Amino acid sequence: MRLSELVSRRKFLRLGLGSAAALLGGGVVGNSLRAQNEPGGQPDSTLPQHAAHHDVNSMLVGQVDHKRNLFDPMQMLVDWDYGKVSTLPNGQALREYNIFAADHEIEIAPGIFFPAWTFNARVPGPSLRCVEGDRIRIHFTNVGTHPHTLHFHGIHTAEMDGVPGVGPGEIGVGGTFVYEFDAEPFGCHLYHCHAQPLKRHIHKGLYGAFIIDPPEGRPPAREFMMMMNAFDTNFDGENEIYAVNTVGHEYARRPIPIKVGELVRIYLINITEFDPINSFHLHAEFFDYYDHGTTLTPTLRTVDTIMQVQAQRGILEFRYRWPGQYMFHAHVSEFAELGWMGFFNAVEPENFEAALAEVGLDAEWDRRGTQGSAIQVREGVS
Ligand SMILES: [Cu+2]
Repeated sequence: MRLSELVSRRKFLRLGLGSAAALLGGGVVGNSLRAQNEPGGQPDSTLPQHAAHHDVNSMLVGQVDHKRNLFDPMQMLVDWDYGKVSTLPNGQALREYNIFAADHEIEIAPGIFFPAWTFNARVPGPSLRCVEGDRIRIHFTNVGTHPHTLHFHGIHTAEMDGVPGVGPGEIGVGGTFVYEFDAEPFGCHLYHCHAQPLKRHIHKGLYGAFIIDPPEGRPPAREFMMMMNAFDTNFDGENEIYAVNTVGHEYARRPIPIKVGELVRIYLINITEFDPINSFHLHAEFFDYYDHGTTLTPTLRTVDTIMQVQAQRGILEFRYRWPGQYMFHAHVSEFAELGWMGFFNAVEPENFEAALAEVGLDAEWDRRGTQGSAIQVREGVS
């Protein structure tokens, strides 16, 4: 059993909690991880060698092996996890998710590797998405090498808060727990491990997006999840690589396709450890901002830069007027140079298919980006 197989949600469902623990006990997961980490993995040759003209600095040379990583930041923008949806006797929608914690080495810039702790073998973990008022049930299994928890930013009982010493507290190696609560309030939220020492468990990669749609939905838009994160590769308490969705400068190597004139909505979350403030600056346009995403009208209008402390988040909305390549980045120059910089590639609709192909994307990526609302996802569809 390789970790890549464990990652498959269906496979994980079949495994069940007990056998996942058995895998751990037998050392199978550890062995498969070592196999994954052996040299010789080839870069994904299906991805075009794009955007070499954005020769901003040396980190743009080469590319990351996304297959070996078991995730692709370009897909992470749009791969919402709606859970397994069913209906409770009281008529409430129930969404069940499976999350496991596992150690997994990841490539965070071409040739730079980081011994991450992950949820579902990816950093960030799955982007959980639901509708306000849904019942959320998360089957959590720890197949890692340290105790972990799931702490959600939301409204729930103390027992479900995922902090040490309260309720189940830290979930030990091989342990399981079911977190369950109602999804509220609607907004752009997150979850992360809250085991101690907290800054270690966060900077190792144990976090993910938690998006709750308002019951009435939001206007149609192209939606992206962006989590600002960073990595301390030499464990000196400072970050060496900064990014959105983990891989430094990935969106500079592969500019994100959007259409001229369409509404773009970004669920932006800052989880960066060690640095007190991160920021997002958009070039050549201005955006409206919804702090925490908990309102349907903007809390800030017509700005081009927003700053967030750790765990702060919000929703950005904007449209580009003209075709072209538009930069976005942290307006902390050091962060931008160390990986936190990308481009949108705004094109006329007739050129969109070509823009997708240029960075290895397809119509399915387009569909997931424009029809992401959890309201649309019904039982059997997810
Ligand atoms: Cu942890």
